[in-house]
Amino acid sequence: MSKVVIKTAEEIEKCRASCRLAADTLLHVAPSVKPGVTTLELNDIVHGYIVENGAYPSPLNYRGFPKSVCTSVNEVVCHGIPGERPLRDGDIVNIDVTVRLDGFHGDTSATFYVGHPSPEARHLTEVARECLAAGIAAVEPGKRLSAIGEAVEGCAEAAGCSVVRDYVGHGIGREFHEPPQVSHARKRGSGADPRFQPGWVFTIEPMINAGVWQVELLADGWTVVTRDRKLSAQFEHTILVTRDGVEVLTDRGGRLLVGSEDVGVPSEPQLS
Ligand code: EYF
Ligand code: CO
Repeated sequence: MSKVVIKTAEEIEKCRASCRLAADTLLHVAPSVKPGVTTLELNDIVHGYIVENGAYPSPLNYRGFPKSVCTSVNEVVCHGIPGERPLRDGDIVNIDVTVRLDGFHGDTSATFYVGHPSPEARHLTEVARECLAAGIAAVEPGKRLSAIGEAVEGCAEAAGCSVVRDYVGHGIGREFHEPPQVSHARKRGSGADPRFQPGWVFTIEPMINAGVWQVELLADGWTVVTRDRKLSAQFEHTILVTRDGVEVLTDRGGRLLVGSEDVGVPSEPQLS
């Protein structure tokens, strides 16, 4: 694993600002997540808000990605391309926002309920939310990076779900993707397992599947789906390792989460 960038105090301030904007962008698009809206319309809302705030949507043209945000519906694990398909009552959709502000990237995502999803879809989504919380809780300076995968996979397994292994969290800052690679699954085999250090900034973004952990890449070259076409859900935060713990840079202060007005989420109050 190549060297992890330790951010300076000035760089951390810039990470805070880009992460704040990424979180605000999710809050801004949340009320529009309803049956009938297309993911292309959500893309345009996200794009407009980011640009109005003096930033650039990091995914746009990144390695050739064609849109400004990833929208991953139901069995889509990640990197779903916004398009003309309207969201339907009962869907779940992950909206993954990354912005570049003043030269620094901030990355966050949440899975939204569209109308009234099935109990299975809600269970998976709440497990994914808990898996992210477990991963964040596992981070403290001096502990090893593999603690995240231990915690996340333990949480998913206890709930009868599986963890995607092929896509990982990542360091972030001046680059969208920097070292380290952050596995959300248990460490299998040998390889570097560095200790967390104050000044590391990275994402934790577990993709949790209702069925098997294996995934497939669709012919468009971007869209990743579950091999068994069962549901997948994901939440993501960008975090900073501090001297005594972590700071969740994309924290929403307890706001947001679901796209419909009448689905309550115990852990985070509804958007007012
Ligand atoms: C098969 C890319 C996509 N990578 C990461 C590049 O928000 C993100 N992670 O949390 C994220 C978003 C995008 C992204 C959009 C495009 N890419 C590289 C390699 C394969 C791939 O899809
Ligand atoms: Co992301």
